[in-house]
Amino acid sequence: MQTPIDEMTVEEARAVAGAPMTPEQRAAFERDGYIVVPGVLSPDEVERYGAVVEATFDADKAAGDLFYNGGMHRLCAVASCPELAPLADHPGILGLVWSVLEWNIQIAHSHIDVNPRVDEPGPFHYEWHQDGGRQNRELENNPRPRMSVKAAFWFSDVSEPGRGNMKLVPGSHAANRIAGPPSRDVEWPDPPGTIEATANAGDVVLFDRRIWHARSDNLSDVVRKVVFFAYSYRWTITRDVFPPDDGSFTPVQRQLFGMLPDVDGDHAWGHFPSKVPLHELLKRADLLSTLAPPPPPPAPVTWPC
Ligand SMILES: O=C(O)CCC(=O)C(=O)O
Ligand SMILES: [Fe+2]
Repeated sequence: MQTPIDEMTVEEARAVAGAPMTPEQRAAFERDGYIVVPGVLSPDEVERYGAVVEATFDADKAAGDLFYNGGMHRLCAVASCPELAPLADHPGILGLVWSVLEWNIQIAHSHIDVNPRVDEPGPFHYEWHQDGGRQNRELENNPRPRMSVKAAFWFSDVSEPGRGNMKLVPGSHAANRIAGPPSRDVEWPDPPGTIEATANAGDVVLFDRRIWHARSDNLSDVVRKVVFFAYSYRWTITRDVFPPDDGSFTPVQRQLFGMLPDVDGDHAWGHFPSKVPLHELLKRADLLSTLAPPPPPPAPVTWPC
């Protein structure tokens, strides 16, 4: 059980809140639209949460709920597996998230993915996208605002390409558009500048929702295992559903999972910071002063065709 925030020492609060982004991480995140954070999870954590991910896959497999290619894409990670809740406010990633989005945040979307080797790729489907759905049509400006960031917690070794790594184009978060096929079933090459982000088990890939990215088939014998959490502002609506509050969640998890009591629009607006656990945690940790307005948006880019 976590010490109540108002009883924490500064050191305890800092351990829970996580460290702010370093200037180097921030510069890389703003320039490239993503960073790979090594060793966020200890080997014990990789084993513990990895076992939960595997058990979910085994259950879906036994129930005949896998995709045609043997893969699992389970939405709402915490409702599916409450044991994964500690990933959402893991101190190794939380500090990076509040450095970018500040304290009035929630989980916007989450999923658990397990993908064994794909022996026969299905019909071509152009997977490249920015996250945020209608945000990419309904918001003005070039580039459009960031709105959310997403963390991919890796439980399998994707330190080599071809293992179901995330494909992405560094710097493309500054591009509202990339050239693409007339419809998603028309074969089309990856955009110029594509890389496969590599990571070891326990690493996190943190990305700006605007970066152009795509899933890739796992062509290896290493079963791909990854859990995604997207973070957005509490004044937007979440795509996730969450389990009932059974008293087992930390204050910050309860905020992230929409479990705070008496929440109305004003609360979500951020009018009552003292009732928002992450605000109180940062205050207790004496870290509020590290928050700074976001840097100017990147210069818009027209991605080469
Ligand atoms: O599975 C992947 O590699 C990418 C999934 C994705 O597009 C996302 O999580 O936003
Ligand atoms: Fe995505």
